Amino acid sequence: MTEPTILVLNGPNLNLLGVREPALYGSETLGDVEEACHERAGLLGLAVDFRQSNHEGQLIDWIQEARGSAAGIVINAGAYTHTSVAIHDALRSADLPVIEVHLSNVFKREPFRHHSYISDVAVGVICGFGTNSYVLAIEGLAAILDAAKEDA
Ligand code: CA2
Repeated sequence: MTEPTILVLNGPNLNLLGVREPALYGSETLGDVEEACHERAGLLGLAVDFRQSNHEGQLIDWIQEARGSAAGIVINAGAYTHTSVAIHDALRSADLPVIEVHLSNVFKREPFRHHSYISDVAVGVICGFGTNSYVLAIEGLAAILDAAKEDA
């Protein structure tokens, strides 16, 4: 039997992780984050499909495709978190458990980062733990999927 797949989506500029602004976002690259996600998901019996795009429409296409193929979504939508009604709508209609993640504690930052269009369509939000936010999100999603299996 193939393992359930978690779609891990990354929005604009996250390809620069570890390359620019290490004081703010740390020195690990997005490749390092991907490796950590695969490692933890593997231990939990899950597969990871890890993607990044700087384009809102591309992220929406991937969210639409996830319906029926993925077991859940972990998303760091980057700055689109604070602007995108379109990503909110796509996540709402995906009918999958969604965990919102952020590297930084957005509530310690500028007021425009305090509102998210994703939080109200997510099961939970993890922010402020650096690249470990993603690993924590995978653990949270694994627990949700396990509980759903027990209920079935
Ligand atoms: O803390 C997070 O994970 C954010 O989603 C990161 C976004 C920011 O707009 C959100 O408010 C919070 C920015 C992603 C940009 O990532 C960079 C990484 C390294 C260098 C430059 C940008």
